[in-house]
Amino acid sequence: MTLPKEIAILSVPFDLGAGRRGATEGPSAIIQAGLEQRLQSLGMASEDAGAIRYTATSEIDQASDNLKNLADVIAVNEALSEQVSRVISSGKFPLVLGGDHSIAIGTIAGVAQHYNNLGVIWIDAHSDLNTPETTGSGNIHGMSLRVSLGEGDARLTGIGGAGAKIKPENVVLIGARSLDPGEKAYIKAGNMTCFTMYDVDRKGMSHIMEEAIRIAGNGTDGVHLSFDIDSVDPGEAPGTGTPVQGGLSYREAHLAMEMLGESGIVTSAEFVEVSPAHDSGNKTANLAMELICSLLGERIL
Ligand code: 6HN
Ligand code: MN
Ligand code: MN
Ligand code: MN
Repeated sequence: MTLPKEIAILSVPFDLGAGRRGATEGPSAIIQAGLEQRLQSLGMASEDAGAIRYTATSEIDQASDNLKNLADVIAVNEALSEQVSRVISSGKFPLVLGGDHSIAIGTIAGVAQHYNNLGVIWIDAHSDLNTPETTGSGNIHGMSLRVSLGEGDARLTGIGGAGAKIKPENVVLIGARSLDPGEKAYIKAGNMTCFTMYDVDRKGMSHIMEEAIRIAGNGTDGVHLSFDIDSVDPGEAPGTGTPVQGGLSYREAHLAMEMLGESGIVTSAEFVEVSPAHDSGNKTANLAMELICSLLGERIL
């Protein structure tokens, strides 16, 4: 297995893709939890590449009901996609800190420029597979995976270049327990693998991760991890905008990261939806920091 040695941390203090504000403070809370020191003690060099800069629109646009804050979501993701691509060109491992999950659009668009067939492991209470037609909220963080698959509003699917960035057969969802009707229909009809919380309970996280690594790694030339902190049970991760009961335990989340780290298949990662305003102390930001370290090689013994 190979672990990256040089990490570039990209902060995306952005929350206009979500209905509840607060994820803008996620990146700084994760960094302040001691991320860089801990990566250093793992023998890794990390570079804080700073916050993504983009030109915000002057108005918060909650009025266009099925694509809220579209202009800002486009602007931040165009900028992010360029930065992610630049980091990969420089030979470093991109570690993106959100921000709400709409930023996966830009991360994946940037990563996909460097791979012909990108695998994606998407760990989330939700599936983020809505379209403007199926969304109940209009919040774009509920659409980002579907956009990366090339479906939805053309102004979103066109970020970082037109068309699909990933294929459904290379995507594995883990931890799902809150799916909208349109999302269920898409998963049931298609060839995407979805390990719900039922599957995690029934088969155990160890088995699920073996399968996920096999499927996402099968015939792909890179694997992106998109980790939504709301995948973890709200008891362990209260600091997030859309908490859902019945999530991953502390150890299940760590085991997933440890096994992914051991597999050596992950070529980029993002951790999203940490919202310090909803946190109890810094519990959730601290958990995100620890999970990143488990992914990047920290072991109990
Ligand atoms: N996330 N399915 C809901 C929606 O509004 O479309 C929730 C989405 C949550 C998105 O947590 O990244
Ligand atoms: Mn900084
Ligand atoms: Mn999500
Ligand atoms: Mn979620």
